Amino acid sequence: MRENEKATLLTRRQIMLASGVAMAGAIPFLPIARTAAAPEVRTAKLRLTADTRTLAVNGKSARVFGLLGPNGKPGITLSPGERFHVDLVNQAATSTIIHWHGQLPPWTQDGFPWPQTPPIPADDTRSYDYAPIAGTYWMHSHQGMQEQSLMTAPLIVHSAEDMRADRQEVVLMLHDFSFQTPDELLAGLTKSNGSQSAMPKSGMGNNMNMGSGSMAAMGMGSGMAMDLNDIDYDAFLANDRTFADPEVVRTEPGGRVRLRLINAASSTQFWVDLGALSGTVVAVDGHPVRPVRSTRLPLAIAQRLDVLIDLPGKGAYPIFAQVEGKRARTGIVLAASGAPVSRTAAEASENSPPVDLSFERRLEAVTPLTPRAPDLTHRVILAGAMAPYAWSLNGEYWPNVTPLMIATGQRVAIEMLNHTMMPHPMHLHGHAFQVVAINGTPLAGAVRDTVLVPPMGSVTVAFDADNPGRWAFHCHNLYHMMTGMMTEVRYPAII
Ligand SMILES: [Cu+2]
Repeated sequence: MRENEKATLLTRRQIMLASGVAMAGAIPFLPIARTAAAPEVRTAKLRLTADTRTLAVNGKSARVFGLLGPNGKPGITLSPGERFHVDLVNQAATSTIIHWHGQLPPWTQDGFPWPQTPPIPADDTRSYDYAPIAGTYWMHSHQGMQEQSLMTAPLIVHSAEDMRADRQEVVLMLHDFSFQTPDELLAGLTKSNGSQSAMPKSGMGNNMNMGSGSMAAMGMGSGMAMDLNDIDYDAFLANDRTFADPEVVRTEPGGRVRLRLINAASSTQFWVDLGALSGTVVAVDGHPVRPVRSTRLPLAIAQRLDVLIDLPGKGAYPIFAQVEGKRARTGIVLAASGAPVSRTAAEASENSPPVDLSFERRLEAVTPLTPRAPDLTHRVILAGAMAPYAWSLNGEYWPNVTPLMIATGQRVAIEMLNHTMMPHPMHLHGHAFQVVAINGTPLAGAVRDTVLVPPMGSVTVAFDADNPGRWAFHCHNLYHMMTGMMTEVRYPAII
């Protein structure tokens, strides 16, 4: 097992260095006022490069994209108070546009290919400058299917509280990976089953009928078949590595970790299993929630979780991310310095259940919406099927859609009704919403930017319309989005 102690391990000392704070040996952590006072940090323009790279997966090499930040590492990490002031340099040899997932910039900086904000041509540069919100975010291409080819990276915005907490930061970004091109994967879905029954062809997706007792016991007991995992991937990656050769993150003395989990997969949902550890979830999609202790955490596509973990001893602890409905898993290892790391089985002993909303129901925003009845409720029907493979919102297929109109100052609710046998992780750009009902039952849930709508279920979210523009609203399963499952949330008088 190879060790890589540096890949995504951001110690407090590195945070200090990144913040321009001088450091001499093991000096105590400086108060935040000193850090925030560094003026060069606040005004520095950062360079982010969209590029191509070669990645070794299962002993074979693959050509993929990458997004490298100013320090040559994936993505961008910002200090408290620092602006997102970035030159995005496109060296990917093809046009691209990068979306700052979950951030709330002006709409022209959202990184979506609207006519007003076209993709960045190869060898061109585009500048961004907005005040970011703190938390665990990520960035990904919104051009074609580049996201499947790993045009993704973490976007971490530290808060003053993060700095005071003085926890070791560990980022774990998940991917699904295929040696086939995204076009081939999509063609396999759309061409193979147009005239067949609802069962996908062998090898493409696993139609997970609920035959096993454990599945039937998961509460889906309608006897209907549930579709999971449209695509049969070659590998699942955690920080670009498979579980056969995982990243080993050496923990600092004391073993106090803030684990930032990002599901950057294009079409895969995971159960994160902390193994022998237990954790406290303190934020979802970057937004603080009242602490919830758990060891098994569902992570839908595009969602994030911040988990505080205190290592109980000086051992080595694998963090698993198991694909829903499968035995396949990936992950990393947290290990005290010097602790031996033994090999862990690359597959779990049992299939995991489907990702569901049992955890979502336990979440409660630290900063909820102010109580107020919605001025406007948009009802959106999620429709589609595996055969023919096409997915829609309100019967419309992107780009031929009728925008959902909202206006500044309104409290807006969106009620999503899933009329399909697939789960759909629904994401709204430019706004953070609160989950306010599940299957018609009200709750004061989490504030977040992506929520799972399970098969035949419904979820209602609410938000305050405070960011005028044109905003994409879509399923974050890339293949659902590509076959139509996207619409626009739009304010009036936007040209
Ligand atoms: Cu979907």
